[in-house]
Amino acid sequence: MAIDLLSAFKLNDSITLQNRVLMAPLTRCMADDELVPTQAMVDYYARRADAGLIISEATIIRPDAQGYPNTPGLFTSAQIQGWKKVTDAVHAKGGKIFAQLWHVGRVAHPHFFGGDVLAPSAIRVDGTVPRMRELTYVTPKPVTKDGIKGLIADYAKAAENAMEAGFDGVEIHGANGYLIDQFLHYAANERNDEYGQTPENMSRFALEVTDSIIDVVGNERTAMRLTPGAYFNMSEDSRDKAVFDYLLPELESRKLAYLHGGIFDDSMRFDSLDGKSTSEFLRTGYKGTLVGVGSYSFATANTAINDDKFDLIAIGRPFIANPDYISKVSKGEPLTAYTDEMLAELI
Ligand code: FNR
Ligand code: 8K6
Repeated sequence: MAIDLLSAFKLNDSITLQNRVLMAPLTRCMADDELVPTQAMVDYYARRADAGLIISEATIIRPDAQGYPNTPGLFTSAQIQGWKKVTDAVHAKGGKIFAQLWHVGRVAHPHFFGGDVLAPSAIRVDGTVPRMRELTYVTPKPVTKDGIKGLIADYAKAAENAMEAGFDGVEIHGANGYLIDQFLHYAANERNDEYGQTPENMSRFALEVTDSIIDVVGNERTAMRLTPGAYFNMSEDSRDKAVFDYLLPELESRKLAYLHGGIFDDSMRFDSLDGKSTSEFLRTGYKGTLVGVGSYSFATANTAINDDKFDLIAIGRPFIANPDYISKVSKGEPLTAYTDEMLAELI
């Protein structure tokens, strides 16, 4: 029998989603100057509460995690209270929301916090900060082993704060060339300690972060986003696949809420992944619930899910353009097309 994307999906014993259409995490750079969510953000998320699950915009775990202006945090009590208003508003309308926990690693800029930029290795990313093109990326400082312990503790603390803020769970941002992904790719990781050189070592940080978060919120409320094929803030290396071949079964054994690809266009194929796309590669290596994403329409997602390419779909840009995305697709009404100009305002 055909799967209906708009009917409920049981993630696990703790969480049932009202449908299979997730709102992808979308950075909007609209928090206030203390990185606290605003009332406009409360209203923006509440308008999308009929998604199967909202994944919040990436939310920084501590000050040196920041690489873009006005991205929200989850490390002060004001930030926790600000997010509480968001989660209350989403819950009041029957929705569910996970917090995406973020550290940008070498894509951070001292402009935002006035300290060292930390990363696995001292390898600078080319380019400048989006929306603040006058800021050129700096060479990061390789994080020490004590520093790694501190990062893991701060991820766990942010997960605890997310629970206090009323989130239904957390998605670890292990994608798109940010800190966790930097450990997972040879182009950013040249460490010669137990966090580098081999697939097992390069996966260690991602797994230690995952385990520390599971300890706090439980496996059923913990999810992961990964970018196995380098495409953003990262370059491809033929050795990368072996890292993910090791990592995926390790994650599968932890029985997470779901695994989510991090990609803008899932038709992109990667030489480093034997010519596979992101969802194809993840589906091969991971048997748990998989979220597909990347330039899908409702119709193409419907086909992909019914062809068993993945289980749930995350929709990004169309959700920016259409707060009423779910209502429109359920009635077969036309969607408003996304344009980059829409990023200026939270509708
Ligand atoms: C993103 N994306 C993104 N990904 C992520 O993991 N955390 C984030 O905070 C953001 N922020 C973000 C902002 C904006 C403006 C865009 C357009 C994208 C990526 C996003 O979650 C998704 O993977 C892509 O947008 C592809 O999906 P669509 O838009 O083709 O449905
Ligand atoms: C304004 C700050 C937003 C930061 C969040 C990251 C998303 C940025 C959106 C632009 C992404 C460009 C993606 C590049 C895809 C390359 C595909 C080959």
